[in-house]
Amino acid sequence: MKRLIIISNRLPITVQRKEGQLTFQESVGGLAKGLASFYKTHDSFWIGWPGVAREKIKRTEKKTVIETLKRKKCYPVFLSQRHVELYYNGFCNRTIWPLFHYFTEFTEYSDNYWEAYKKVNELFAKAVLEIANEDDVIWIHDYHLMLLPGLLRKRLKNNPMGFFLHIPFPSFEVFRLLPWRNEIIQGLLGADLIGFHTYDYVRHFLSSAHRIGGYEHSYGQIYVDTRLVKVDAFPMGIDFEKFYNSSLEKSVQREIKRIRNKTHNRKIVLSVDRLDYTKGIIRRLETFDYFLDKNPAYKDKVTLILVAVPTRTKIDQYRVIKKQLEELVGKINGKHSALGWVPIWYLYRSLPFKTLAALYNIADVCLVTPLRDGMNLVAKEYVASKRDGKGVLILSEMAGAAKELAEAIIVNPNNREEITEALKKALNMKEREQKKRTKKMQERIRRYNVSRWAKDFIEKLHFIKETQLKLKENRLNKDVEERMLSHYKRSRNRLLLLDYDGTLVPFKERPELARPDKKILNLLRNLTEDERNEVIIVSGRDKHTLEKWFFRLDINLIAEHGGWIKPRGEEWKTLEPFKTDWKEEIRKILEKYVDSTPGSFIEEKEFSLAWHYRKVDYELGLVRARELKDDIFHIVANSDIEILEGHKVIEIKNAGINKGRAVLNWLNSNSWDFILAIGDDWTDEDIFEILPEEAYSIKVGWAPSKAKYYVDDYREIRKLLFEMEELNNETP
Ligand code: ADQ
Repeated sequence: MKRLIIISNRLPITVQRKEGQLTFQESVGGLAKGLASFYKTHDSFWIGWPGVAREKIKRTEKKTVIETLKRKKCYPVFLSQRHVELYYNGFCNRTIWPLFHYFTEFTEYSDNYWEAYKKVNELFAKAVLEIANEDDVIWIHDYHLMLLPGLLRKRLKNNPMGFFLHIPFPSFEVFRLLPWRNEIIQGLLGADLIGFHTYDYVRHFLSSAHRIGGYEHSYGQIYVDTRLVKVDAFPMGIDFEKFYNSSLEKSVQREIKRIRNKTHNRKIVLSVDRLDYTKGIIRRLETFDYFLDKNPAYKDKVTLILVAVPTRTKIDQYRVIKKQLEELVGKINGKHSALGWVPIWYLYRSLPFKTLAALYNIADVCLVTPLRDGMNLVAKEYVASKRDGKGVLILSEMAGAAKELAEAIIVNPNNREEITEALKKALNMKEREQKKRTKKMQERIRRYNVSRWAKDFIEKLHFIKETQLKLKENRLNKDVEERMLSHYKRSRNRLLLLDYDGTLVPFKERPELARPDKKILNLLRNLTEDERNEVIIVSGRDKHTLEKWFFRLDINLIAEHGGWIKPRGEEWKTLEPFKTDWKEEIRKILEKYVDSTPGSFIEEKEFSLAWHYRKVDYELGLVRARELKDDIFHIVANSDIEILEGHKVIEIKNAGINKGRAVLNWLNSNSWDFILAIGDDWTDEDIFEILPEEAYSIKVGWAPSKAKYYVDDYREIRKLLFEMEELNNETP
């Protein structure tokens, strides 16, 4: 296996200065903990900031730091105090973090922060380039390094490069607020694979990439120039066995006993988070207060253990929330405490694993109610720790984890009544029910654990890389082109099958603007005038339009995807009489869609009806097209009517009509010694499919195709045809 280079803002090892001495400790936080077990067991290297400002390390110590980290397979990026302030506390945690969690009121837009962010991403790029080899696999993590893929791509052209975002990707309406949105999108698109926790975030990203950068996607695949980029969801998992087996450890058992001695037989509700405003801790406490007000019977029967890990303490909002929290805990405890019972135990610290695991083990209920959370690993860790299956998870629908943990009691974190009810339900849930739910969730978390998650991501990355290479191999290159042209030159009987829109002219939003220009008309004329050539325009357009555009040329025309055929010098004809009595019913449906989809329109042809949505808002168009297909599908089922999906068009036509069938006669009518077919959408696949082995077929644009070669766009086709035209002039 190739070497894996993981890059994240923080290394899994944090360097600190304590009482004058440098110490090396494992880092806290979802990413560091989650990936640590994976990277230790692989041939990998981790690049990141060791957590201490450059100024705090003496020159003489720097070497020791590097050496010590190297033994732990880490490579440090040293950041100055100023960078930490402007990049980390600034752009990362005062701009991106609040914005991506929908806290727009906390978001600060500062050019200084942005400049520092760019600079630090460059420092990371420099560090990667110092150690990366040509075939290393590169995996970049999180919102601190969103420019890094773009920066690295300029230098590492071929390395497989993945990016994973651990926080939500917000909807376009929120993302667009960022003044540097375009740079962020471009930066991310340097990666070959971009991963998110949930499909919602994938959708949001694709929508922003389209609206901001104009990138269209097909099933999560985007073409960035000539490079294929995949965007997909990979819900991050945890080290399941570690939590599942925790209750078997002696140290954990001792902790359980110690805590039990203090909580007696009371029910335990657990709350564990970094002390972050996104986690909804204040609202959670207010709700607990409300719960006790409304349900006094639970007083003295329930204890809330509230664990908050100190985090980002240099940032105002975090200081404020800490103060608010402490005041609130004091207020609630003052209000409800009784002799021998305090409703809330508040711990403001990072806990060793044995204590955290003990708390997960004994908690009857885990209350996880973030206002927004990319995934939330605490929820998964709690469920995993329940070896006996007893315990209830209450989980916010705003956490990515809610998509996988459907057996939890899912709540809206802003809904006090709902959470109060959920608490009651959880505290009274029958053991059998608890076990049933927990086991279901455990099955899922066990299967898709953190190693599977990482493996899955890396495998997908390799797959994309392979697909890119395959595509490259099929690209029409100089050699093939020369071979094709020399074959053309030698041949005496040539058949040229040319699609029109997107192949000879660019695909236009307004179809009427795609009429042939002088250059293309001259080109076609010269090609058709050579008596060795038989040229056919094979289009989906109606016959009147083709007639109007090409009537001066001695050319063969196929209209309506094969519904109408006009051999040169002859009149239009059909291959067989096709029925059209289905059109009325279908037209009515299409009209409904035109009414509810601004920008869409119907094109009526003799044997087909087409609903175009090229002018429609991108996402609405995709949704409506899917709905329309579903609607029509059940009407046309078991009939000889067919739904055809072209480039931004849904066409309904007789099943017997297709471009392949229409050109079949020509194919068989002569012993051609040169055949070339070119097309850009999947209606052209019917031609590619029936061509003899020795024929040349070219797909315009990248997508899976039966064509032998592909080119990027119509300009390359024109160039090729011009070269053929030149050859006509050369030879007598
Ligand atoms: P976080 O916001 O840090 O992660 P989370 O996913 O819950 O949130 O991870 C927290 C981690 O810290 C857990 O592994 C937990 O065990 C640990 N932890 C919490 N409290 C602790 C304590 N008191 N002592 C010791 N350890 C403690 C970010 C995103 C999340 C996303 C993760 C991973 O914000 O949405 O799930 O990355 O992608």
